[in-house]
Amino acid sequence: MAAKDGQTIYALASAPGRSGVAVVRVSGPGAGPALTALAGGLPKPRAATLRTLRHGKVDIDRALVLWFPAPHSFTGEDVAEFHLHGGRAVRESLFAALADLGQRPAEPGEFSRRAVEHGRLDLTRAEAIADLVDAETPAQLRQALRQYDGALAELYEGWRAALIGALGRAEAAIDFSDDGVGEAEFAGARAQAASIIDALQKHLDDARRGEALREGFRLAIVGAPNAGKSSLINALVQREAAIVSEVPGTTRDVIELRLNLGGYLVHVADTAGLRQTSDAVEAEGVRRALAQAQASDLVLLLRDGTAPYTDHLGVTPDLIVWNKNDLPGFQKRDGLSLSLKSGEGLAQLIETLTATVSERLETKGEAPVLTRPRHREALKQALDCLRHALSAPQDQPELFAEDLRLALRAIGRITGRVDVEELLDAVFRDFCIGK
Ligand SMILES: Nc1nc2c(ncn2[C@@H]2O[C@H](COP(=O)(O)OP(=O)(O)O)[C@@H](O)[C@H]2O)c(=O)[nH]1
Ligand SMILES: [Mg+2]
Repeated sequence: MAAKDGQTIYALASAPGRSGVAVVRVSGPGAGPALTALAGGLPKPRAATLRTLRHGKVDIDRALVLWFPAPHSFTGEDVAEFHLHGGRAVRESLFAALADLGQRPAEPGEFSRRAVEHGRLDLTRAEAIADLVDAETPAQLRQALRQYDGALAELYEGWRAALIGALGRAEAAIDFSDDGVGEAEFAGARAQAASIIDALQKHLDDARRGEALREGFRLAIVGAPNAGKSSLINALVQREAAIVSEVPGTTRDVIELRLNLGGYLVHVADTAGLRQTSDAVEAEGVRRALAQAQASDLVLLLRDGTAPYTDHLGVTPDLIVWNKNDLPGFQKRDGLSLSLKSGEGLAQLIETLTATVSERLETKGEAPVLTRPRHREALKQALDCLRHALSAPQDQPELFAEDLRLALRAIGRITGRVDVEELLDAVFRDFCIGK
């Protein structure tokens, strides 16, 4: 089986640079001929075999080669793998040989793409591979593995199957519109759609748990100028990342840093101090600070406990922390207080933040969670279509059916199984004609 363009592609599958072993993967109709030419023949399928690699008169390496004939390979095409010594010259000579044999370098994601095209992977599993490679924390790894095992695909395919069932009943209602059977079928289809709406809604109302785990939880530190925001971010990341200064308005842009809190990836943002200002650059900083707060999962408002009340320009914080409790003018108030100068209270703040993040990101129960905005968009569309479907009048099941088809297509886009719908459409169209 070959990709649409019939070309054979190759790429380094391991990290670039020097290493003990480097893996080069080849996929397409030229994989077998390349093995034959370079390794002196095809090895036994799926068995690591030591061979001398040579192209014409040029020695390349003594390496392990593997042969995965289609369709039992990652891409579903003929695949060859070369486990080379991980040096630049070795790699480059193999690449030169493969190019000489008429192959081309793969584009980013092209192996996974071919796997999807050949039905070896659905889109959610392909995305899970990217997440597995990117996972930095154990929690991200767990979520990616779960998705790779098909948890999301099963959930979404399950909803699709239920929708196909409801659509079938709606079609029956259209076909038997003149008798009582039609009414009963339509009522049944509506009930099914309503229960899928509930399930979708529950899945969408997850406070971005899975997405925040995958992409990193976004924490914004906001507050008036000089409250100590830059001091706080430096204390959190334990280095001088942001400029700390007694000059108010020093931080102009949003500075984002990565932080590991209790095993969760957190992007913490230092922002410009919130105040009315006539300075154009500072005003832009304030605008960005407000936007950052909007887009964050948690907004920490840092306040100077020695300063009079100031307006925070409409920001609604999740957590208020009072700073500078080392100073005599500090007023004790409810909530956390600390001194970023002496470090007193910092440990407790970190503890509170860690607890909040893990509370927000922990997957509760067994149901798999949404992991990507792409899925969220498609599910929202499906939900809209289903809600609209329920508004179809009793005597117009065909309107209901049309919305269901749109919902099906939206969910199908998540796993990449849209073509099945087209088939289904055709099947049902024939039904109607036959009547
Ligand atoms: N005494 C005291 N000074 C602090 C404390 N935290 C920050 N500062 C000082 O307050 C000023 C403003 O701090 P900075 O972190 O730049 O505040 P930002 O404008 O909110 O980013 C600097 O001179 C800091 O050294 C604290 O807990 N106690
Ligand atoms: Mg600052």
